[in-house]
Amino acid sequence: MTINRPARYVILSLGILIALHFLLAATHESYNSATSSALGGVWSKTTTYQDDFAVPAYPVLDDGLPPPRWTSVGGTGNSTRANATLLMLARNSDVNGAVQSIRSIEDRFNREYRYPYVFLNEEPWTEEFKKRISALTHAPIEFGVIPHDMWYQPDWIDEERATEGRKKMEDQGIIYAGSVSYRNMCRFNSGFFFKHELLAKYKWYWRIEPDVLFHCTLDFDPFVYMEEQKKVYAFTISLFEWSATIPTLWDTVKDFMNKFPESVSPDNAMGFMSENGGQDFNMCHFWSNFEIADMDFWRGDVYTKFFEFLDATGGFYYERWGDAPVHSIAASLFLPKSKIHFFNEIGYEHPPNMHCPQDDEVWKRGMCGCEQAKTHDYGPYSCQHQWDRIFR
Ligand SMILES: Nc1nc2c(ncn2[C@@H]2O[C@H](COP(=O)(O)OP(=O)(O)OP(=O)(O)O)[C@@H](O)[C@H]2O)c(=O)[nH]1
Ligand SMILES: *[C@@H]1O[C@H](CO)[C@@H](O)[C@H](O)[C@H]1NC(C)=O
Ligand SMILES: *[C@@H]1O[C@H](CO)[C@@H](O)[C@H](O)[C@H]1NC(C)=O
Ligand SMILES: [Mg+2]
Repeated sequence: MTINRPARYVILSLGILIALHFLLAATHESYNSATSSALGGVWSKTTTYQDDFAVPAYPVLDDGLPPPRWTSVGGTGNSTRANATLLMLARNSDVNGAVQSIRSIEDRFNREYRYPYVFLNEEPWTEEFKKRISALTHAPIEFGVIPHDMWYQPDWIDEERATEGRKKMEDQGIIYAGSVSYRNMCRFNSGFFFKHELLAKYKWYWRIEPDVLFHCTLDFDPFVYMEEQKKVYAFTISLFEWSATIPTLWDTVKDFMNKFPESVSPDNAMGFMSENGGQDFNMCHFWSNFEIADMDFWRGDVYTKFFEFLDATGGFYYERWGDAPVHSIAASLFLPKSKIHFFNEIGYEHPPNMHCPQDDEVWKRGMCGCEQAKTHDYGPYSCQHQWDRIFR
């Protein structure tokens, strides 16, 4: 076959153009995102990213697999990105653990989605911390400082009584018994983080702590799932609280329910938390170092009133009330149980506990790296049975 000279030039220059496109696409992200939609995804194998909220929630994964299980309401495959952030509270000294956690969530989820991060600390962030974290992601990051009044022990707390409470707990050998900063943290996570100015612009958050691991790749966007399924609060691990840390919490909750019975949802999850219809707390709660939830629930009237009621007793300081039981009790009582979600697909480890999907199909699809036999789910300290039973 002979090709005339002009045609040869056309083919040659087309070839150069194609080669140039791939070279630029491989080396320049902005070039790639500017052109790959115009090129219709035929040549470009890479995922495109955009920063505004009006983009499909699902990255175009050109891997020949079926679309994610939950695509959108009605299964059209089109959805919008959630109004969401990945949130970490940490100290500067937590930097290595924070790096581990961000590497893990980027690897298993956020590299594809680029949800923005918010980091909060009651002290100014060091340049070192900001540098080490910023190196790990292309997502936007904000480093915020917590206002004094959201963090520190309020003046109206009786310090003598608080000291006495801490001593008593230390004698019982309870972890963090003597720590005031741990109490500040629990109170902040219970009643204040969602009021921080950097979080005001978001509805959803995924709480991430230093030193955690995500063990499975997510082939769906859990925020969009929450939104579409009308969920409010999601967990991966449930367990028993150490009762000595919350001696009077349940009585205070019962006082609240008596005073504001209209706050309690008719179809609540009390059966998860009590063996006798609410008389006693069985200590079951969601482990709040992992949470995906709707901050508008915490910002709402019922939770605001609830937190203020609890806080006024001083229990965060006289005892050692954790944000885990506080959040769990509120979600379980003030929401219909259908609005609380167990994220089986999210393999998650906060030592010493791990959730690893038991179902082989889920485990394989998530390319999970965790050992299924070590999952917390139905182990001796788990409350998964108490969770399951309320749906039977
Ligand atoms: N800025 C700041 N963050 C804190 C402080 N104490 C705890 N945190 C953070 O609050 C979260 C919970 O604290 P942890 O020390 O992990 O408490 P925990 O999960 O109950 O216990 P561990 O088993 O030790 O992880 C983590 O994100 C910590 O980085 C503090 O004094 N200042
Ligand atoms: C979904 O998005 C695709 C590509 O953006 C579009 O062609 C299709 O019409 C959309 N479907 C619906 C139901 O909106
Ligand atoms: C995101 O959610 C917050 C809180 O509900 C809201 O104030 C804000 O307007 C939302 N932003 C967008 C873009 O919808
Ligand atoms: Mg922790």
